[in-house]
Amino acid sequence: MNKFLQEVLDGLNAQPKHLHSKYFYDEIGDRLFQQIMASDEYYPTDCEMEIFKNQTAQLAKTLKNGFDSFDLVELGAGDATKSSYLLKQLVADKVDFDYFPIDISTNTIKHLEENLPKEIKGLKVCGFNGEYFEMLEKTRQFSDKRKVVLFLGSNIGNMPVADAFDFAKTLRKSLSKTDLILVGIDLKKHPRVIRAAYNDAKGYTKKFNLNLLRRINNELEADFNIEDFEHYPSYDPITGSCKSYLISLKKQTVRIGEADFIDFEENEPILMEISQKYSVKETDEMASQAGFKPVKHFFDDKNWFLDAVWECK
Ligand code: AVI
Repeated sequence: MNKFLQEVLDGLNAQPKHLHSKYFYDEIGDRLFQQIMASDEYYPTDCEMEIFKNQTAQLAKTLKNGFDSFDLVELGAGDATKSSYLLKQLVADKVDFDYFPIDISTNTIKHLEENLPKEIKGLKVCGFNGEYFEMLEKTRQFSDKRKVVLFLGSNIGNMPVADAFDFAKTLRKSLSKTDLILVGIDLKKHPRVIRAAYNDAKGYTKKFNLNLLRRINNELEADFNIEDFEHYPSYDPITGSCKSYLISLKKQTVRIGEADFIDFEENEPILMEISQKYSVKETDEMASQAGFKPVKHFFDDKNWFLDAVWECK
């Protein structure tokens, strides 16, 4: 059985029902995510972009940390819009470094390898296509230089808190003493701002969530009636847990493939995504528990987003 089908069935047969947000990103999902990022309400991208635009020299100096050369590894590089500010600065500073973007998408890696060196003269790009930790290990076999790892965009927020702590621990174990990481984390703030970011007026986030049901219909031969599910975003300002659900609007049975049937009660939720928000203190705790030492905090002007630099202890 393919992994997508297996995970969908496991999630929908579980109690409470859930689906994995990593499956949001098919071609339509990618486009909707671009529209979300460009929406008035979704602030994290703009905040992190502001940090990379306005504090580039300071970022470059902190990551260099007195060393002459290193490899800059980016986990989930995407289109590298934010990191390209840093790349330009490092090239202008004549730092001896290569850029190793890691991404699950072959197209993304191909695009970066072809276009970035044209855009940034003198930049050497060597992409790695696959899972983060496997590829990180490959970069270490490929080059024994010190590693500076970027993990931007609050992607860490899409893991439940316990998984994020485990992820940080695994990351620490894959690194050596002089390595550094720069991790982008969305911070706790007024709940109204967070709720709006996951409930934009133009309905891109709603479509983004419902698109996964459409994807399951198309790729797994299911018969979800999209109109029978409603997007419901929630935010708990105490735990910092921002969750998106799809609510079944009636009692119904959905077929997946030829032989699997999922029963829904009226008003039964499917948990679609977690976008965890942290306090600065909580991120420092995550760093320490994982074996890192938080050495520098970069904030945007509103203090809504944090790019934290963690040294290996
Ligand atoms: C990719 N990730 C950090 C986004 C977030 O904010 O959790 C995905 C997203 N989901 C809805 N809007 C944006």
